[in-house]
Amino acid sequence: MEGIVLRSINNIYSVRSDQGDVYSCRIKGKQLAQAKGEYNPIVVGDVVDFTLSGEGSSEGLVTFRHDRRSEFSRWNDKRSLNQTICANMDVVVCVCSVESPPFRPRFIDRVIACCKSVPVMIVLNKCDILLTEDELERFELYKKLGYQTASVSAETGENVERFVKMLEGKTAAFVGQSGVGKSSLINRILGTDQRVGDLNAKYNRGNHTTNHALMLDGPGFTLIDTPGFREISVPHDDPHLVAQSFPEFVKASAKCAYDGCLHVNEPDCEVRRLVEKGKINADRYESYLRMLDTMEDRLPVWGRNWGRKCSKGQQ
Ligand SMILES: Nc1nc2c(ncn2[C@@H]2O[C@H](COP(=O)(O)OP(=O)(O)OP(=O)(O)O)[C@@H](O)[C@H]2O)c(=O)[nH]1
Ligand SMILES: [Mg+2]
Ligand SMILES: [Zn+2]
Repeated sequence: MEGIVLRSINNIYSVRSDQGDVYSCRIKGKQLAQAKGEYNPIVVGDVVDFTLSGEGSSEGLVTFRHDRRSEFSRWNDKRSLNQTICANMDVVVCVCSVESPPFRPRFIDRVIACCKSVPVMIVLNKCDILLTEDELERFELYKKLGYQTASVSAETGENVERFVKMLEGKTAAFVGQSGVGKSSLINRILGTDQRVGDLNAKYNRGNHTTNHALMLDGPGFTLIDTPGFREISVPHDDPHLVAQSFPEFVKASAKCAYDGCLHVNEPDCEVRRLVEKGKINADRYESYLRMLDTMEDRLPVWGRNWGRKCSKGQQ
């Protein structure tokens, strides 16, 4: 049978068959052939083949994971492996908040870089509180760069209906820092009663309330709630993929002297020129360089040959 993974907790997967029945499944054997060297073999949104443990049983064994058409993954520092959070969604909704936790645009830039083959929508929650003018400008930049954006409040319901219209017909994964209000927003949209967190008063941030990803059906769309992070690092080892997640860099790079220019220290670089002229946002550029820094930190010193650290090392 074929099915879609709705939830995964402690290596037990809730899989919904084409007929709409939900089975509790484990993986057959120790590993899936398709998932060697990955942090987690199966994630919410995966399409899998499974067999029933017995006739009429509500339990089964997953035998095969189908190819994914999109993914959201991050680097898991503890295990030094890429960790996929969810798969096969049509859009990633990067939820950020005005306060508690504060608005962190560089976190958003990282979320965008963690998306593979899927568009990103940027949703500012807690709009019942105001951003500073500088923050607002940085948020509005995303719209200018071509991203769909929305400014909503899960608490008051402001703009939520308009936002939901943007999700019609789609499977949307909500990702973002802990405490930004992903579960609160989903509760507001679906009328569900998922646990939402108290804020950690000492640190003014979320407390990791949601501890596993979960797929929930709405009227004409599907939502995936995911556990929030405090920090996020990009999953790839290819810096060019990071550069590709900055549309303004991609556009400018046609005029860089070097093919495959990483816009760090190459001569005659259009991106750096535009940053100096103020035509590319300097904070976005710094955000990009920091992503390269964290990727370089994972490499042995002799393997660093493209970022800031490498150029410092040569001086
Ligand atoms: N002022 C205000 N507070 C909100 C809003 N939405 C959520 N909150 C509060 O933010 C806190 C965290 O909300 P959650 O929904 O648990 O956040 P989350 O993103 O799901 O957090 P994790 O599950 O840890 O990733 C709760 O105390 C909510 O009451 C909002 O629109 N305005
Ligand atoms: Mg949550
Ligand atoms: Zn360049």
